[in-house]
Amino acid sequence: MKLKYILPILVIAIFSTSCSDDNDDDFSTETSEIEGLTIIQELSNDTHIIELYSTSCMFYTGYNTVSLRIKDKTTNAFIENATLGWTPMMQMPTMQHSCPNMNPTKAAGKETVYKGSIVYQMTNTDGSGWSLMVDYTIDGIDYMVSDTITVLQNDDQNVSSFIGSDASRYIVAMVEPKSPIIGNNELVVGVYKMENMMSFPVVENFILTLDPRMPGMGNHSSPNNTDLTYNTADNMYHANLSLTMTGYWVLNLKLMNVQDEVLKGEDVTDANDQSSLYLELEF
Ligand SMILES: [Cu+2]
Repeated sequence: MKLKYILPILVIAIFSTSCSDDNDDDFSTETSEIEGLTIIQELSNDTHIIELYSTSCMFYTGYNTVSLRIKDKTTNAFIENATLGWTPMMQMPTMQHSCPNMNPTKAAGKETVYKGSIVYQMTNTDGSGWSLMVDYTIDGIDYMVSDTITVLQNDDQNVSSFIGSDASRYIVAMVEPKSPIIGNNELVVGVYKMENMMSFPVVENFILTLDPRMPGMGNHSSPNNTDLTYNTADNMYHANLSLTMTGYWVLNLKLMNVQDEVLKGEDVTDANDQSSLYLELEF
């Protein structure tokens, strides 16, 4: 059997076991801390087990909210006073690069759970390529753990990586809505600049024009959409996204810098069905 046939089977085997919501051996207070979350993977070193959680039990391309706990291997207690950083890395044939991310900090109202975000802009078709290094400090002592992780391709394009007309590389990722409804949805999008292979700062005060369309239904649009503007409260771009029916939508975007110059994307017209900068959603 060739490796490319074995790998998908392995991947399926790993996920079919890792998605179980099995907290039987935890105490009830420890379980309530992770209510609604399912484990993605454990990273282990000599002293600790880092438990990685999300609501979907897997990493997908696009914006991921990731929660974690640190378990002391000697006492089996969860650490409540850690300072954390992490570095996602993708190994490609000729180079390696990271991605936009926010270090985990203590989750609101939690004792043992830390929460951050990672925006995977790409993955290999078999989910391979990525590793995650977590460095953390407890009581003044530095620790580190690193392992390969699996990142699956999301069905819809919820992230776009491109070079703008200013020759800079940008990443645009959809954060909300996670569960779209018929009617008005708050659209939340992160915009990041790829300064180099390791640095992806948030881009501030640009604008993304928004034109949602249904390609399967004569490319019709919807009323009451607004353009995405920057919000300093969460460093994200917000807009009203109007979805008049269920189905497949293309969110056509144009990225404009502070001088109102178009860095990427085109208007949708009779002659142009779709912008070269877009996100997809289906519900
Ligand atoms: Cu890559």
